[in-house]
Amino acid sequence: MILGADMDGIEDTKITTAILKRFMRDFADVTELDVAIAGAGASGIIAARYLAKGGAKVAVFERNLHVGGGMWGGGILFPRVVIQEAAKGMLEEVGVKLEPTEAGYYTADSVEAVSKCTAAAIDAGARVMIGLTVEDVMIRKEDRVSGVVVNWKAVELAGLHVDPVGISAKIVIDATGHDAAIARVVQRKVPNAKFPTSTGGVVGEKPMWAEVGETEILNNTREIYPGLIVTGMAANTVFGSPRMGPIFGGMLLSGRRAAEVALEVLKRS
Ligand code: 48F
Repeated sequence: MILGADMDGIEDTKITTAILKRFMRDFADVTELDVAIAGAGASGIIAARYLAKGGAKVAVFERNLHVGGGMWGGGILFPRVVIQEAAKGMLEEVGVKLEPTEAGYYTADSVEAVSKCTAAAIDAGARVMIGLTVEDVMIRKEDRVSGVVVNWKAVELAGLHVDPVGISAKIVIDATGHDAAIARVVQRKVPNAKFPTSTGGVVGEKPMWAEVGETEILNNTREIYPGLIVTGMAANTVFGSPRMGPIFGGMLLSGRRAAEVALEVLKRS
């Protein structure tokens, strides 16, 4: 037997066609969604999983080529994260191995946690689109966020003048982390938009204080403008709560809460 004989018939152009056909079909399939999530960090990925499990058509748009946001790198590039008892079950459910600490927390390998949470979200039916930045939202006459506007991150990096495209969604979740990029777009472009915060706008995150940040994040995970829900660190930035560093229980719980809030809104609409 000649080594490599089973590789006969492989043609470069057929590989090209296969990629083009498959990706164009998959991209076309996410142009009309129940929920569009901006950002595939811990909170966005968890929200996607619970939304898909709840029967929603959901896609996550992540500007990087990798998912995981700040969870991927753990604390100061030591790829291990800490989670507390309340969120333990959410990682165990997807097969992440946890180690208890003397202080009563648990540690997880961040690469394992991100990979398994992402795989579970995809298995539940969520679509994860990478390399796409959410740069704008769509707002229609009823003063409601009704979709996202996306462009390739590569276009942004190259500084090219290329117009983005629109994706319709009944609900948009801002899971962009510290920037709260989507809430800020709404604040900038809709002068009369009033968020349920102390200032009526994005308050801005406070210095690191894990205990308070982790406590306040669930209450901050809300619909702040019709059709726009904030989760994860974006929720704390919007409401002016502290950041919390490499403890991730709050992010996971916030992602699940965002999915619950979104499913409630979908049920009412
Ligand atoms: O930053 P990130 O991990 O947000 P998170 O889910 O978790 C916060 C923690 O990482 C950490 C912490 C833990 O206590 O405080 O900071 O709230 O993930 C946000 C993701 O959104 C992407 C970004 O690349 C990252 O993967 N992202 C940000 N802006 C955009 C975006 C955008 N405009 N469009 C698409 N993706």
